Amino acid sequence: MTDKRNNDEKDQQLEIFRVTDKGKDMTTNQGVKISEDELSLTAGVRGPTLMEDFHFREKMTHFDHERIPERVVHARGFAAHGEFQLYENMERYTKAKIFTDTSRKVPVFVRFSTVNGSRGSADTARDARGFATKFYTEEGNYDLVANNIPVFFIQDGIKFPDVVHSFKPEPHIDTPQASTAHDNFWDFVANNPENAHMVMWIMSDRAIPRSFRMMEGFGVNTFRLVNQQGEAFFVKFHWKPKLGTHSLIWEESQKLMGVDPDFHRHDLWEAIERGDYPEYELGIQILNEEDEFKFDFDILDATKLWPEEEVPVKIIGKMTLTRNVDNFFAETEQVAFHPGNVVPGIDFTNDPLLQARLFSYIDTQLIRLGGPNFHELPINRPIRQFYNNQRDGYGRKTINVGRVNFHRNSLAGNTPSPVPPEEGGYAHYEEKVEGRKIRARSTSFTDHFSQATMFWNSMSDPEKKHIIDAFSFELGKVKSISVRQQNVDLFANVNLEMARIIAKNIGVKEPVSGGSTVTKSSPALSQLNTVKSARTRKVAVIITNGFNGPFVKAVLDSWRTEGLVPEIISEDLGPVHGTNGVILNATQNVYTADSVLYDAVYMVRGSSKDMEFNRKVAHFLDEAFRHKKTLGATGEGRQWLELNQYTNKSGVISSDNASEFAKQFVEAVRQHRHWYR
Ligand code: HDE
Repeated sequence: MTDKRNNDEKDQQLEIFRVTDKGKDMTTNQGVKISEDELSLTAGVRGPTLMEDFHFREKMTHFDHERIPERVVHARGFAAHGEFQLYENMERYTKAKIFTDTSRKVPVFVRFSTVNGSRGSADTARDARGFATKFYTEEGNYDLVANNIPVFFIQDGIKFPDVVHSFKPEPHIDTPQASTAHDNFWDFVANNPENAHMVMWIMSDRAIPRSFRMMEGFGVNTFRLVNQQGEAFFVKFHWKPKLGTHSLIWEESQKLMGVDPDFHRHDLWEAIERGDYPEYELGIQILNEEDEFKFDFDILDATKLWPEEEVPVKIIGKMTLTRNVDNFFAETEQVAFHPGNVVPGIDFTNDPLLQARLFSYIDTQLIRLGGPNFHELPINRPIRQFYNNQRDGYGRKTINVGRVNFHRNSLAGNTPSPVPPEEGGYAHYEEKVEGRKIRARSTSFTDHFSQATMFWNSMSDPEKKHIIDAFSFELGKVKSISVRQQNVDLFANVNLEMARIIAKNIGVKEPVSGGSTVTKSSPALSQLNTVKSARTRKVAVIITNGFNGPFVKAVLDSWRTEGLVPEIISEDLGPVHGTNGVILNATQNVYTADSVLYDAVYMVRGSSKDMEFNRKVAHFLDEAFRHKKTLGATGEGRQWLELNQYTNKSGVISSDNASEFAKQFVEAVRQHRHWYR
């Protein structure tokens, strides 16, 4: 267990609200000691319950009101505390202390989420992931409410209810849960071509991450940075995971939804408890104001990214997640993010999607958190005290002392008083705007396919195959032939060959026209070019009594120093005995473990008597092999590789030398998957 306390300013504030019930007398919410908690007050031992039983009424009433509405989107989430450390002073671009003061560690709270599914849905559904960070800065809260995909479905926020309605379960039957594989979504896609780029990402491996710890984050919208001199810059925000960006395979994702629907939250929780603190570097892409029109896309269009090769990502700091929450509801569920929570030096642009977001988040939180005082909830409170003339409302906790509750007063010397910008008061960037009131979009927003093709061009062969497979799965589930046809015709504009293969797979006419002349690619978009690391990867060690004790111990010790996480799987839970008195503790058996839960398998020894165990092991190895994972075997385990003809394939390791084997295995795990075997 890690030290649960960060002891930073935010943590000290949360400490005021923490309560430990253990070892305490039971009381009502009024603090009255309770003498009986299992029997209601009744008229006689077989009689009716009495109204005056205040304890029963209080307990039941509270229970009846325990639920709050789930988030309309991003309902299923998981969060952790941590800290942000700036590497370099960015005062050339912004006056925000969080980006200029390298001496302070800023407390953060990060919530990861899926978008589509309800609160109880499975973690590994094909979907974008939310990646929302609240920085508790000395100048107030700053929220970077990001996704793991750098673009979005739509250009104008007024269409958000439409796209969300289309991907949620169909309203007449309320299925499918947490899946876009249905007619409504694909009808929306076909008839709203602006989403072509985002849909390419959703069909790619990015939508089935291996871990929250192995995901990029993107602010998506274009924001502004403003420096002390009042100069402004356009900015896009990026999070880059130190472990690289890695994904599952679709079949694994599907199986995990049953084997461990909580796969991602378990992964994050366990990594933090082990002390393998997830790390992400913060990057910014900066554009000078005069470069606004330099690109072949509109920089305010959220369906476009700024290719990293054209606008480099400057790494400016690092976030480390160091502590799990104490209470899911109080923290993860009640946290309220808002892209409009900014501090001086960070500002907005006219990105029409961002403008709509600035309205929506507070609005939705008013109903979800029951009134205007959710900023007072412990997890949402800024670390600096707030002072203003806002008063009252449901759940008000602050006791404002004094009579004055209005601005321009003499009774309190006209305080609390506004602060001039030179002294830290927020002043909006004075962008010049003029124009007619009009419902129309600039023509610079009309190219919906070039970047979708660039994304396709940037993919490696296995990634391209996964995209085709995903389209074929999703559109294959669509019942309307017309909707299927419309989609292949639409995506023919991205890549004709891709659309033809999909058309064949889903039984509609191959498109004849379309195709793209775009040859551009962005290598940064392929996950084959990401950081590779074996650290924190989980290895299934399949082993039974009688194994070569010193050999296996040497292998496992060496892996642990490399940061691998081996888990012992045997016939029964408990001790497994090897030669030379080596004992390992099996925490899993073939009933509880499944190959999709691991990154790699080490086959040490099957069973001499339990044939069912061996059959399950064979299946375990077969799946791991098909899912392109690293397989290793030593001693008697090697015959399992030979039997199934796995030997001499890439990512299959066996050796009689323990340190050689351990080394080669780590190198193979580092590759994440062996796509070309
Ligand atoms: Fe959100 N979004 N969004 N969104 N969003 C919400 O706010 C909305 C968009 C994102 O862990 C809601 O408190 C509109 C892009 C995250 O609590 C809601 C539009 C990006 C989270 C809302 C967008 C996001 C939300 C639902 C288009 C990536 C979860 C509950 C104009 C940059 C935060 C809530 C958490 C949540 C509105 C588009 C990220 C309804 C109107 C683009 C990570 O207010």
